[in-house]
Amino acid sequence: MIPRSHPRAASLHIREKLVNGYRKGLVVEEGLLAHGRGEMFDYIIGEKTSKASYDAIKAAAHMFLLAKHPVISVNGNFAALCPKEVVQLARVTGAKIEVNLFYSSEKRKAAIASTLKKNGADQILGLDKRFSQKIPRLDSARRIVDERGIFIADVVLVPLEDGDRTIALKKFGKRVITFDLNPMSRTARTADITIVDNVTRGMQLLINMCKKMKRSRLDRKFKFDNKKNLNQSILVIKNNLWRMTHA
Ligand code: PTJ
Repeated sequence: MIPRSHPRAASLHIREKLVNGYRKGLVVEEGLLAHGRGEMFDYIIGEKTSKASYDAIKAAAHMFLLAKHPVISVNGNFAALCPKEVVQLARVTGAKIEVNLFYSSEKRKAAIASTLKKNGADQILGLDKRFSQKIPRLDSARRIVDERGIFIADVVLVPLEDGDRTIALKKFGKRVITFDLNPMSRTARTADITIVDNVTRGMQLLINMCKKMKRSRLDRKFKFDNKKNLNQSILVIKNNLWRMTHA
């Protein structure tokens, strides 16, 4: 057990969740490496949600609540880190939950679905081959999507992703929201809205924002400049690096 008073308690708890997810068969080895990259970026963004990320969360809540067929795409890392939050976000926004994996196997899909169900999910898409469809221009297993979910979605949340999938989804006409701690990644730069924050912090903030905005009138003309927002995150990193090296 990591004591709460430990200076790095939060990041060590996140690491523990991911390792548990790996032991339960949700996360692949490559997912542990992807997490390491995320940790590094989290460290230099100061392990907190920036003003730029709050703005992106607000924009994401807008897009979610105005969507006709929103879908939350779940991979191994996301399922290990935020199972409860995935279910809560789906409830608040009416989004569907779909399991979609890079390193796909029936066993992993079942382990992820079981974790989501334990956390209250009713319907989980991406498991039944009778509903499989293919996204064009994508090589990996992630091209297989559910015809009731990502295939017909207008808005898709795809956290912790690689660039190819985001590009393919965009070419397929989807609007993409992502969480990515690296504001320079291809996913971050291709998505319509990139929340540069750890999913473990940002998901709860997104749920709260959706709850709050559901009670008010949504602005259909709401505009968001993702490139400008990403540049603000890059500035946060630059300033933190300067502070760290000049302290
Ligand atoms: O479960 P699977 O089979 O679908 O595989 C999933 C992985 C994560 C292996 C796959 O999507 C992958 O290889 O991802 P990448 O290309 O390494 O991209 C992951 C991105 O997410 C990187 O830019 C990381 O900085 C970022 N990231 C890592 N952890 C977090 C994160 N962003 C937000 N929150 C995190 N906790």
